[in-house]
Amino acid sequence: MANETETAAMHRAVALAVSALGRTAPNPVVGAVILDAGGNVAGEGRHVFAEVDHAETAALKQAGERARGGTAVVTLEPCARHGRTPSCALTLVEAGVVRVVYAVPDPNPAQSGGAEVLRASGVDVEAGLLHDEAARDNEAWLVAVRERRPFVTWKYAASLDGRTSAADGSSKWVTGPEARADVHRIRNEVDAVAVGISTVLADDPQLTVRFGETLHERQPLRVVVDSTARTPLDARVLDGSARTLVATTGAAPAERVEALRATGAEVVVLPAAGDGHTSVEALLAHLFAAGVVHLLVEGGPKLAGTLVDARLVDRVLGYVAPVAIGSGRPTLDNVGAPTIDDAWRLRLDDVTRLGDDVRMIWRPV
Ligand code: AOF
Ligand code: ZN
Repeated sequence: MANETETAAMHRAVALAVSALGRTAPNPVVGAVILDAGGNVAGEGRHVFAEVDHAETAALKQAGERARGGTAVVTLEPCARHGRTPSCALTLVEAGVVRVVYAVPDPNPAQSGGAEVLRASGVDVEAGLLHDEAARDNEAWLVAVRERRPFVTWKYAASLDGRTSAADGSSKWVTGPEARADVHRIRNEVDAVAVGISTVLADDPQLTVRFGETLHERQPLRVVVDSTARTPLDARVLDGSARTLVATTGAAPAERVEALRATGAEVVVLPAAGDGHTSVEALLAHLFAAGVVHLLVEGGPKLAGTLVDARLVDRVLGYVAPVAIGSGRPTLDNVGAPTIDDAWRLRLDDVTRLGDDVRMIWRPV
């Protein structure tokens, strides 16, 4: 059984993992703490994709000789085989670690089995400490590896009557500054942010991570789902402040595709669904292959509705403002639930007050 020192170390490892959200794709978030033989913290590490080292290796580098006879506390089962980096299981053995405590088993077929490698070398291994916390923070990667598509969060900001704009299309400042800042914090934790072409035409969003006016140094990939390549060349989503992918179909005129490419955007031609729109299944497959683990869908109602209809939404973030509009764009459209028994049921996971607005988090049951 894990002792108090190991439990405290796992809390720290989970915090280290969380601090790297948005910077590990296509890899998981992982945190590690090395305790020396006396139970003192000898090293800490986390994984950031650009820095290559896995969390265990980063922590071992800090610990040096103090790892000998010590314990490694890791949020994910150490990897079994040499991939982009050497096997962490073997690196831990070589460093003289005698005990490994990890939270979540590694479901990645290429890397699972690290616990067996450790045990075969005589290391004492314990699994499951703070499993639920660690799994929740790595939720996007765990779902992406299992489903072989990005984890999808659908976010909307609406009036209390579920409208995202008024009848004339005006939509500025439905929610307040706290809710808007929260959206930027969440964009910072995802790998890509998607909208449909109607949203680009109606709202001209920039889809970047900004703190106040300042553009954050890391930006998620911007994705416009635009089956016929109608994105205006002066749209803010093409402003060059972050990478942009336009997902079209064979129905997009070649000269429009060329014009979009000339702005620096990447344009992909994907299969169309029955209604002529870009297939969301093909879109998710393309993004997964491109290394996107967590996709944030910010509307509009058709794109979100298509994903909901296909049951491809893993989490819903709803920001609701104390304003009643009464007409205008709904949060969802295109969803085929003619009768209440067919409606998509979710469970409420969290309610947070943000200024005068409320943020709710739902997950499918
Ligand atoms: C990470 N960081 O801290 C741990 C990982 O391609 P590679 O060699 O970087 O291996 C990636 C896999 O290694 C990853 O999918 C997961 O299964 C395992 N563990 N990966 O990126 C880490 N511990
Ligand atoms: Zn590893």
